[in-house]
Amino acid sequence: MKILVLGGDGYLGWPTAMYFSGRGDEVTIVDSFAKRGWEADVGVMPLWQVPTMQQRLRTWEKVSRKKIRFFSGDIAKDDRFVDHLLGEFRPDAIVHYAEQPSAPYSMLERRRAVYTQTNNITGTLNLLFVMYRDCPSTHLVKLGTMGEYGTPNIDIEEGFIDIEHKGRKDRLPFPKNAGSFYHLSKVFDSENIRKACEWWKLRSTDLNQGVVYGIDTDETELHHDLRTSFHYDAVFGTALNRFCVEAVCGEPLTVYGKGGQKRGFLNIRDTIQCVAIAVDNPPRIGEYRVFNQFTEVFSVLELAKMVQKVASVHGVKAEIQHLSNPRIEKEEHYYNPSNDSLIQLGLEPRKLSDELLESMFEKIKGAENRVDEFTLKPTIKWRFR
Ligand code: USQ
Repeated sequence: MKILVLGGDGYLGWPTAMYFSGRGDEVTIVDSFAKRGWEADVGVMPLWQVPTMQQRLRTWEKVSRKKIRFFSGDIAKDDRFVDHLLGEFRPDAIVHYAEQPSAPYSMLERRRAVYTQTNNITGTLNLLFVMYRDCPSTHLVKLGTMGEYGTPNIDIEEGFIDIEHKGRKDRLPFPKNAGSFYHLSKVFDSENIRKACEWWKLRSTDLNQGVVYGIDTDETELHHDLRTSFHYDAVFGTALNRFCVEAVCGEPLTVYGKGGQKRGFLNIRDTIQCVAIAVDNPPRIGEYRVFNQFTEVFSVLELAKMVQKVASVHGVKAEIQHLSNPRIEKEEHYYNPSNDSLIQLGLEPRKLSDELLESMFEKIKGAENRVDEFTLKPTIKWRFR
């Protein structure tokens, strides 16, 4: 297959590109390196230095004997770049990660909120228009988020819900209740994609992904220059990755508020598995479908306790600190999302285990001296006055 990975320099994009290339697909990466700029903007760095794209591609070619093509460009700002790209390449599938992924970044202040929504929504819109013109049968695999739904007091379905209202029935988009300007950008994306599929007979899978954790995939482990961008800071780091780094550094585990916030989680290796399942099982022409992409549900406090237990085996006494919650979110709530679609298509979930946490600890230990403890503290508040 010809696969275009948008955002192929990122935490998930780079391992995704290597995975498809490794199995023999023809892969092209596009990235604007915006993420490296956002990191500099807020003064954070990944735990391990990320090699340049050129270094990554050279190493990949040496290790796998496979070639990945790369184009530097911004799909949100440069519509002519998108024109050329799709006009020339006409991929079978586009895996689209090229968005600002951090909820805290989007809540920092007006400029970052406007940027997040402009960047995310415009990039996807550009793509939809050019797909319609040049490659309408291409399958758009779009990274959405479980955060689009929020935490309703009913079971969460996959994108749509059958409802009965005043004696009449319909199947409608599942109600959205996003928790940040970032999550809202994904809500708008979803609607734009859904309507483009309806109006223009495009086809797309919207992967509403939960919180990803983990350091490595089979491909990143092949060489240290193939590692991916692992964040532990309070802006780009996700909860479990942060807790592991905090524990290794002897810092308290930063549970926001009561810690009863439940979310769907998945291992980075399962992200790759889910994206591959979506690519290999495309929807019909004109179909917009949503897969909820997570493997397990935990509360934040449950995760912190698991990390604390494994830390104690390593002789580290990790203290759980209930910080005043910088976000506005429910800290105790019902949460029962479905992930049936991916399971039915063959997803084999890797469960979070003590062994897995131990292996994360071991890897992080080697880089302990690179941790900037200051960036662990959550300084961005949802209500800033
Ligand atoms: N949390 C803590 N302590 C921390 C960090 C987070 O208690 O040190 C809590 C948050 O308050 C939240 C939960 O953990 O309740 C998840 O936070 P997170 O920072 O791990 O994840 P989130 O901001 O929701 O965003 C991440 C990714 C985003 C993706 C989303 C999936 O950054 O790109 O869309 O996970 S989901 O959460 O399902 O919407």
